[in-house]
Order: sequence, then structure tokens, then C-alpha cells
Amino acid sequence: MTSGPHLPQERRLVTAIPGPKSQELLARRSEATSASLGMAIPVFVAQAGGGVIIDVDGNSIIDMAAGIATVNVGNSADRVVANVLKQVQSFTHTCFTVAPYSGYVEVCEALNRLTPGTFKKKSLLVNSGAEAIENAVKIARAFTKRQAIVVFEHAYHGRTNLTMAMTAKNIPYKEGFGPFAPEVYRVPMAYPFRWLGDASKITEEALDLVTHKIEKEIGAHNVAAIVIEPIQGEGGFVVPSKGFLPGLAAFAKANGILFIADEVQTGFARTGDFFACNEEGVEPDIMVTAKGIGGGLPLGAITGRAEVMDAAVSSGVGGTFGGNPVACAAALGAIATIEEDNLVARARHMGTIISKALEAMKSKYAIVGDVRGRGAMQAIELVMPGTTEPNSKAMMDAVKYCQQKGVLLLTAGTYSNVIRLLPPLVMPDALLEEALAILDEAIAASN
Ligand code: PLZ
Repeated sequence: MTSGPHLPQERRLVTAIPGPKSQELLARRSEATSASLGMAIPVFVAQAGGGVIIDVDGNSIIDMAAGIATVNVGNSADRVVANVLKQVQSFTHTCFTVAPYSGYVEVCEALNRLTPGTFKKKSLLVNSGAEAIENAVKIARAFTKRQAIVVFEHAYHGRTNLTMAMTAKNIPYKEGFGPFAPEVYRVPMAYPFRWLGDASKITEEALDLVTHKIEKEIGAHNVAAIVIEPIQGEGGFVVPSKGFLPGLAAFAKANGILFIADEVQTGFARTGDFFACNEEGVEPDIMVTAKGIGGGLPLGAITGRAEVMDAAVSSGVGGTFGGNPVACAAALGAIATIEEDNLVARARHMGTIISKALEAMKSKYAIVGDVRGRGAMQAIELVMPGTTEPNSKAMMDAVKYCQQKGVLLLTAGTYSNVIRLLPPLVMPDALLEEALAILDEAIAASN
């Protein structure tokens, strides 16, 4: 069997989408699995690697999702596979807090080295993005001895009880799932396309609104942490206006508040920097990562100032599976791939191809209201022509059109009107260009 990265890098349709074998499995899926689970594309996967997913009917689909920005290094990347095989043959689990192993320490050393900030850092490993956010909040509260957590409009931080409270959008993430955790306060986001004030003063105005809320409504001295995605993911790839992140970080510092960057979706070369915070030189007190760190295996991490990371009581953090040895081996393979194959530069290169194509769509089609993002994390926001009114139907039609042509794309946005591009960073240029050409056709058809 050809391994993932060595699959033919081509779009090839041999049946309609979904084909007969996928249809059979879809029927079993609806019988056997919770109906509350979503599904972006109705095909079952047989193999994946580079920039393609091969389904059980033999269709080769261009993967513009990367498992939601997770397989940045591609599926079954060679170094990930080699490390995982070696690890599973040695041992699969001891629990790091029962009997430690070097892989966990090596991943933490790599995170401490790679995340922004030259100060002394330490890390903690967990199983997922949501669990990492939960731990970042626990640690921030233990360190500051304060309780309030400040989050933003359009934010997404996960599906556990605390992270649901921190997530902005009700349906589908929160509907029927309350009550939510207390002491979470939501403040405005500097969202350039939808700013209601003076567009030329957005950063200043947004920072004024945020600091006013923190000072007058919460009390800055009560705030443990400000938690923000440097580019919002599920919320629609909202890139805050320049200066907003450094302004927040400075305000946090001046008030003894920890600045926590949620880089779960933006991390590990995705945006054309190792981390999105690098762009404006922001050095978070705590950085939360997951997704791209593990090369497809479940892993999350909390990395921060040593004194902050040491603040919780002894044995106050942990978990059975956190930093599982196989996931750590995969992460070391993924990190080596990013560094040795210079995927940061690769993401930048892909970014120039993507923004050129998306800007061309914006100039041709009135439904494309906004193009935004960085590197291999970019999106278009679709609107009713000549307005900012969300156009959810166009988004759904365009994504469906692409699926039928063998291109997998994800949606996003508070208003369900954003198409986001998250290709694996190892996708060949020709395949990326082909996917973009099909998206262009799809937008033309929905315009
Ligand atoms: N923080 C910024 O993007 C996960 C959610 C997929 P977990 N986003 C994908 C879905 O529908 O559940 C995410 C994120 C940011 C936190 C998380 C949560 O990470 O690993 O899904 O828990």
C-alpha cells in the first residue's frame, strides 16, 4: 500500500460524491453514531496524504481542511509515522505522572524554545485544545488568585463546560447545554469588516471599549486572564486590526492580568509564522496549542512563563492520557518536519497563491465581501451584493459545488457565511491552484 505522503497528488473522481461504498457506510453511520455529530463531506476515508484524501470508492479529493488545521505536515507524514511505529513497539502508556518518559520532556523543551518570548518557560501536555484552554484558565487563576476571564465576540475555545462559556456562538455549540461556567466576560472584537465605528480608528475604539468594560464592569483587579485567538478560527478567520493584540497585551501587563493566546488553530506554521503571535511581536504569558502539534494524533499543550506554570499546587494538574507517549512521538515528528522542511516559508508561499486567487474573486464577484487571513489560513466572507448582510446560502451552495467536483472545503463564521481554506502545508502548488480555480467557479455559480 502506498503511504499517505506518496499517494498520487491529483484530483480524480471515479463516482459521484458520495459513491456507493460511502453511501453504504453513511447508512451504518446514521444507525450507529449520534445524530448530533456534524459532517463536512459525506465520503468515508480510505487513505490520505500530501494534499489529497482518497475515499473508499477510489475518489481522490483535494483536502482544503487538513482535519481542521491539524495535519499541517500532511497525513501520515514520514517522520510522524516512523516515530509512532517505534514508540508503539516500545510502550504505549505509563501515564507521565506515574512513570515519566523522555518524549514528553522533549515536546515541552521544543515548545519552550519555539513559542515567542525569551523568558524562562515551562509546559504541560494534555489531550485536546479544549482541555488545554481549561488548564490555562486553572493555572492563570492559581497564579493571579483572581477569577474573571475575559473573552471576545466571535471566539471559539472548545466544547467542554468552561470552554463553551468562553465560546461566543450559541448554535450549534451551546444550545441546550447550559448552565455555563461563571466569571467569563465577553468583550468586543476589533473585526475590521464589521466594525460599526470609525474604520480608520478601529484599534483605538476597540481597545477603548474593551478596557472600559474591564475597568468599569468587571474591575481590572478581578481579572485573571484575557484569552484571545490571534486570528479567530471558527468565528470566521477574523484578523484583528493591527495593534489590537499588542494593545491588549500591554493593558494586561499594566494590570497584572495574564495574556493568553489560543493558538490551537493558528499554531505550527499555519499562518506563515511559527505562531500567529509572531506577526506583531506579541509575547503571551501563556500560549495554548493543540491540533497541528501532533501531526494528527491527539495532543494539546500549555506553555507559559515558568513562574506562572509552577503556580498551581503540587499534583494540581495532570490526567491519565495527557502527553501520551505515542502522541509525543508524533509531535516530535511533526515539529521536526516543520523545522527541517521549512513549512513556515511554505505556508507563506501558499499564502501568496491563495490571496491572489481570493482577491481576484473579490474583484469579480459582488457576493465576496471580504478576503482575510494569513498564510495557509485564509477565508472569504460572503454577503448579499453591495451590503454586509451575511449570505449563508451562497456559502452552502459554493461548498456543495466544490464537493461535487472533489474539493473539500470548510465553513466558519458567527453568521455561517465564511468559506475557509486550511490546506495541509505539504500540498503541491498545482493542486492548490486547481482547488482555488474550482472555488472560483463555485462562487461564479452562486453569485
Ligand atoms: N481553540 C481556537 O479552533 C478547535 C472545532 C471543531 P479541541 N476548533 C475546531 C469542532 O467542531 O468541534 C479549537 C479551536 C480553538 C480551541 C479549540 C478546541 O480544540 O481539540 O477541538 O478541543
